[in-house]
Amino acid sequence: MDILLINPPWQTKDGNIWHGVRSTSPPLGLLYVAAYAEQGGRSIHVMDVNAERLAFEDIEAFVRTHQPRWVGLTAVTAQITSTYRIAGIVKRVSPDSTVVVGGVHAAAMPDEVLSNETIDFVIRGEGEKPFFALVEGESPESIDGLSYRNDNPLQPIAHNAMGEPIDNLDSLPHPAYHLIRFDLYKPAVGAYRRLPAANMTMTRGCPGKCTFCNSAETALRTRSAKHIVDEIQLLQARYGIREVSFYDDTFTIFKQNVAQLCDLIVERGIDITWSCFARTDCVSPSLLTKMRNAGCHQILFGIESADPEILETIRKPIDIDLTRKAVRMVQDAGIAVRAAFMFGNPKETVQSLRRTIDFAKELNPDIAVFNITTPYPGTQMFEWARQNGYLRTLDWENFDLANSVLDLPTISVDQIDRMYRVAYREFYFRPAYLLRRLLTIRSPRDLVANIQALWSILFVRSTGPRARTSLEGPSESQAASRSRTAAAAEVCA
Ligand code: B12
Ligand code: SF4
Repeated sequence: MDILLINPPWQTKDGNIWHGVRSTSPPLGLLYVAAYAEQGGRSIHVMDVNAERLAFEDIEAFVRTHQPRWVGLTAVTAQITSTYRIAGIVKRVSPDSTVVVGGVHAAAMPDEVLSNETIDFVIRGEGEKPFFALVEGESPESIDGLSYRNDNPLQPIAHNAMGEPIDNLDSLPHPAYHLIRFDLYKPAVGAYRRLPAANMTMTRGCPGKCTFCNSAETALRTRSAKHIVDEIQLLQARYGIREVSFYDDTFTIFKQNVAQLCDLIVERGIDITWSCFARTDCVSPSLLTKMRNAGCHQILFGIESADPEILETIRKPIDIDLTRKAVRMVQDAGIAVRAAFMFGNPKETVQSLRRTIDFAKELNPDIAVFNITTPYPGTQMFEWARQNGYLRTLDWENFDLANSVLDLPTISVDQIDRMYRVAYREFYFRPAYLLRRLLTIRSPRDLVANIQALWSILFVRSTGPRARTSLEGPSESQAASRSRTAAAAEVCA
């Protein structure tokens, strides 16, 4: 076998609400990397451990039999522990395989990842070009974005400069969707209307500055509306796709482009339902009407907090009145709102959380998601927490948005935990809300999914980290790998 790309399982502690919801979506990053390498003549197999419900023994048997020349793994922080385990298995049963790790965690922590001897290379940032260069045999020193161990005792891990962001996204081949089985995937309950569903992105990067986010201040680029619509039609013709989840950080950031996309969907008579992520300061009534007419049924807003001082501190200072208006505007356009809130931000108090819960109920979105604030490596919040001694653990399995990994001076872990449970119960167990949910149920499958979701909510709890581990020093390349160009924040105005 030439190249095996693996999406490792996402491991979390008990209490993560998303365990009950059991959603999976195709590993888009790997599919982009695969498509680029295939275009260059390489042959690829993709293994998605969660979606295929594989055990570590299955991975071992597969790798032993096929002896892949290259193994690529993708990792967000919650996947890195299983990434290490799989890399260990690969080297044990197929010692000649070269193991490459990419994805946001590897980009933020290349020194940590390469301190694991079973991993040969880390690719930071967009992986298409560097991965292809590597498998084609270019020398590691010449490949942008590559980190690797070398013989220099003064600098045992080399970090090449970051590559330029890919400007013309239309020049990339469509993701290698033929390498996965769409029937294995299902977005989170309440996030989709029809199956089979695919996930896509129109843009890459975000000009926002939010301190908790790995996408902050990354170079913003977009594909053309035509390229997107062609991809939707390709997905429909080959795989019967009826739903698309747009996973752009802020889908509506280039309003003209989104308007064009909607016009094209309507002009070509495409029957597709879709959802996207946006900011409450990035929508307008005319755009929303177009989106609704083109099949958009849900928008996710990261609202985060009802406290202006906290919003200022986390550098997402959106006026809460504007958020009120945006939520109404979206619902008036006939699109559902999924609203996400963060519990345990810097300066958080029990009172600020109380206000956030009340605000969530007042906004009355169709779905509310409450997450525990998690300072991911590579973000400003991680640096702030590390420098102030607020990190309780570096056990990455706790970094799943359901665990308090921060020790804040203004609120205790127990208080956050209690308010987190209160939030879910107060929001979801309102009679008017339950009735509204019941009215959305259209099939026995919907009913089962809703029962599963409510069951998870009933037993939701956050699980504080069990042990304090030693805190390592910062990665030298972290700042460089974190953020590049800040595109103008006014794009959205
Ligand atoms: C859509 C999305 C989801 C979706 C779908 C995930 C999926 N199947 O891909 C859902 C909602 C399910 C989700 C869940 C979670 N997500 Co999420 N998600 C995103 C989002 C918005 C877009 C991801 C995406 O598709 N990007 C587009 C692709 C093309 O980019 P990419 O994956 O980064 O891949 C490129 C490079 O990284 C690199 N690359 C990636 N892998 C590899 C592998 C190799 C071998 C190579 C060479 C290169 C390479 O090349 C790719 C192409 O250029 C990102 C933010 C962002 N902009 O990336 C957050 C983000 C990745 N998610 C995040 C988090 C925290 C989570 C959760 C842990 C949240 C939770 N509920 O607990 C889970 C973890 C799920 C998991 N995979 O284990 C964080 C990760 C932070 C971190 N350090 O871990 C991010 C960065 C958002 C943030 N807060 O900043 N997520
Ligand atoms: S606007 Fe959204 S994607 Fe952009 S930096 Fe803020 S949280 Fe991240």
